Amino acid sequence: MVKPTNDKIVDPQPVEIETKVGNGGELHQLAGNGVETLTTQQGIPVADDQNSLKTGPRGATLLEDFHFREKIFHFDHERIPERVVHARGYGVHGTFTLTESLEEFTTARILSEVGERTPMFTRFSTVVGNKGSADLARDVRGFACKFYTKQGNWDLVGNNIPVFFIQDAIKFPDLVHAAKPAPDREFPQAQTAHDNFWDFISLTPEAMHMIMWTMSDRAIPRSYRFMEGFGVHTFRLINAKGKSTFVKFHFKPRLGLQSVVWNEAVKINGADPDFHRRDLWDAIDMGTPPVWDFGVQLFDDKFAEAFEFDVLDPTKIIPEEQVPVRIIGEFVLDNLVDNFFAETEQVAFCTQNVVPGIGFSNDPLLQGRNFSYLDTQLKRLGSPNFTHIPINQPRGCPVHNFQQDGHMAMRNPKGRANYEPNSWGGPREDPEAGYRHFAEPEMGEKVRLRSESFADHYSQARQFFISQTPIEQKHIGDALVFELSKCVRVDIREKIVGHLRNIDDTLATTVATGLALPKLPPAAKPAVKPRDDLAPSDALSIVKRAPGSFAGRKLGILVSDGASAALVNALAKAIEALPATYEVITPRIGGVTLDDGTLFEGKQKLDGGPSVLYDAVALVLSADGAARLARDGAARDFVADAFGHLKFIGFTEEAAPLLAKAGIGEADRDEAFVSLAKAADAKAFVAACGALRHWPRELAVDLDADAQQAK
Ligand code: HDE
Repeated sequence: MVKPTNDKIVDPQPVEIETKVGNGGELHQLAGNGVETLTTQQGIPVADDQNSLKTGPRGATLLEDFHFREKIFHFDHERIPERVVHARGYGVHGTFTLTESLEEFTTARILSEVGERTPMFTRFSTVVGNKGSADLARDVRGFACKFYTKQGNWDLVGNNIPVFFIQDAIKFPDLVHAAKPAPDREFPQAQTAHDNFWDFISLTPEAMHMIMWTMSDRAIPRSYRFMEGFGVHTFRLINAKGKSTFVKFHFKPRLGLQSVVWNEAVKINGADPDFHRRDLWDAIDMGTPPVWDFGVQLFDDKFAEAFEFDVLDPTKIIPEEQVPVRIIGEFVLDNLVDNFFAETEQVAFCTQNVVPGIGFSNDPLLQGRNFSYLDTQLKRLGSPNFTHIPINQPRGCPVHNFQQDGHMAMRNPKGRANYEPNSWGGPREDPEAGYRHFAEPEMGEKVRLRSESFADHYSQARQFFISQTPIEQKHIGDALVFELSKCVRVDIREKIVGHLRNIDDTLATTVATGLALPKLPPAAKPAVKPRDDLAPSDALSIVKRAPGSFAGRKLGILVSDGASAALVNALAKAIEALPATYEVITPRIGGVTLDDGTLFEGKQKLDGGPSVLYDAVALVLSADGAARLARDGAARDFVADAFGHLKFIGFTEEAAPLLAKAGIGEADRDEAFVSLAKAADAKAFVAACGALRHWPRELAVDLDADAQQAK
């Protein structure tokens, strides 16, 4: 019998523990026999960690109790300020390996020495929610990477969306204030579906391209493992001759892209608010770590001048069809942290951390970020010595300088000299190997101006929209209607539709109809006439590039007493072969007795394992089991949600009464229903699941689809 996969239990080493009854009557462990002695921070052994020092058993607590005071003092200071954005995140370690040299373009060793393996740390995050918010918020995902290169730390602090809301860093506090909970009521949390956000957007047309992305399925990813990553800005590579080439960085997941549907996202947040971090933990813990291809788009000044838009404008992409993404390496994220606080919470990414051979462009957002990240680390970590914390220390090279002292200094210089130059010895600058900034000629008046080349806010938004499949376009329309429906002010809804009219009139009409606006609002006045001649780019669609495989995904197998052992085993085998994972859901956590008499353990009790946690489901039920489950609300939801969320459903004929009670008659069983009559059917079912979702079903089950088809 195959066991559910992620059920590894490490046997605790048996330790003989002496016990004594404390004053309060409780039992507690004492040191000895291999158990370490508990100490204070000063190393003083602790005799009693259960009771504070008092004047008699019922007396007042004494200030003299240094152990108690130290313990509470430390506890009181356990928290550091959460990140002002990207507070909710999850970090893991990995390794980057270069497969193609860019020596012609850069002196960066990480990008020029083929086979070079560079340790890295990646932190994924949502942007808007606080540290305790749920993973499936509709939001951009942070994809921040710290590469510990032999020439120092390189931080590429990217997102899973290649453009941004604003063009100038001076607007960032306004954007974030508008998106975060309103200052008077402190809600809504981790959402953009509210007046303040859309008010700001309606007055900031440069955001419209990004809005197309955040209203698309990209903003509700199935898992961090199925996301692309982008450096967003145009950076520079600088070669040994000092020549610069522009570059945009891309990460492409080997498992392909995948997202959830909105109703599913809402339910996942309730069922498992840690869905994304748990997914990443499980994948690495089970030995199937995610891998990304690392790519670059390289282009020169000539291309930059000829390109339709300004390459310094972070609200624009360069379509892959125009400048292909050249894959030059890969990274695997295969190592979990030992301690969340020490690593994930204290990691300090700074966009200004670049290594020789990599430089900045004049993108005004990037220039602003180069100030912000250093500044924010001082606030969060409390000392300019945040680089002494192990997760932030360079690992591939030594650190030598005369910066000294400050709070919590861990790396303290020895010797007499703490200035440079000096005649005592110590580190010296190196004009050859040292970092040299690209000698970009700069001239001009000091002005507060936005370049006219940044003025087109709609053309690429349109290009994104027309690059999507019809179902993805529908989702963008649905998301806009949902979000704007949460805005109380009708004028804000209307203004947004006015912007959409400059992007795509069908989309504008869909949203106006969805919001029941009495008439289509006038188009917003664009700064420059939007273009409608940009060709669609398939690279922008998730569905067009579907992986066609269930590898890396998770099957939920609902099993009842008396179900076929052969079938359960065959499903497990087919899934493991991909490799993918499965979880068995049973009515009771203790498991079920299968038809061959074996007791089969469940991973989830039915009401703790709703189908939203799985990519596809199999109902392996006996007639009696199905009849009993048909009475159960959680079982009916399990099936109805899997159906509503367009999942592949494998089922034994005996499961029919449960399907019927969930509102799924025989006529509703489309191609994504796969009969599991015998063990041999398992393989075909798992192969069918490779389509991931049965999109045509959405048109049959969704009211919004009716509205759109009626048009
Ligand atoms: Fe950030 N951003 N950002 N950002 N950002 C932060 O730095 C900021 C922007 C991004 O996992 C903060 O350490 C400004 C774009 C990620 O620790 C802060 C501007 C992109 C993370 C900050 C931007 C990002 C942050 C908060 C406009 C995609 C999480 C905590 C000029 C390319 C990093 C911190 C992690 C975090 C400032 C815009 C990505 C306040 C001023 C564009 C992935 O410094």
